[in-house]
Amino acid sequence: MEISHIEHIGIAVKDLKESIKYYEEVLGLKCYGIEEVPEQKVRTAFFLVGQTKIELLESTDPEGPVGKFIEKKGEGMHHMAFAVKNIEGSLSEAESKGVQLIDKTPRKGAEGMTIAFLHPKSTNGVLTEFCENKNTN
Ligand code: CMX
Repeated sequence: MEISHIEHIGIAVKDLKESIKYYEEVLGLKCYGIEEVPEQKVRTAFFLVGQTKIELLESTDPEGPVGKFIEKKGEGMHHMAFAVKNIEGSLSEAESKGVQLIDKTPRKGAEGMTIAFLHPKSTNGVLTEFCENKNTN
């Protein structure tokens, strides 16, 4: 597979508005977009650091993935997303090398990206996402 960079780091937060304050007022970053992703049961806020984004994730449903994560572990780093060139091929390759896939087929994520997750049990405890921007390929 071909990974070009870390596309984003996802951080689970309890309160998007409050957390944005830290990133803007302390770190001096600018929130450039807020987006709800109903399929993932989250509201997201994005910041750009170089070519890598920070994605803050606030749950919109306690039964969603981020709601369950916060209930169990509290706020913190939720996932790491790699930008890949061929998401379908990258998933097949990972699976053929014994990685457990959460998504066998890619789906739509925030910012119009095509995304798929690998299970943290197969990736040293870090929930891992592959992202492909099919709009610019
Ligand atoms: N990072 C690391 N480990 C995690 C995790 C995370 N984000 N979320 C859950 N786990 C661990 C749990 O702690 C648990 O470990 P133990 O068995 O040692 O206790 C194990 O994974 C299974 O957890 P679970 O609670 O039984 O399973 P869940 O129903 O919570 O599902 C997961 C976990 C990762 C499969 C699910 O959250 C998922 O499908 N995630 C992908 C989608 C997603 O996270 N969407 C939100 C972001 C969307 C976006 O970026 O736009």
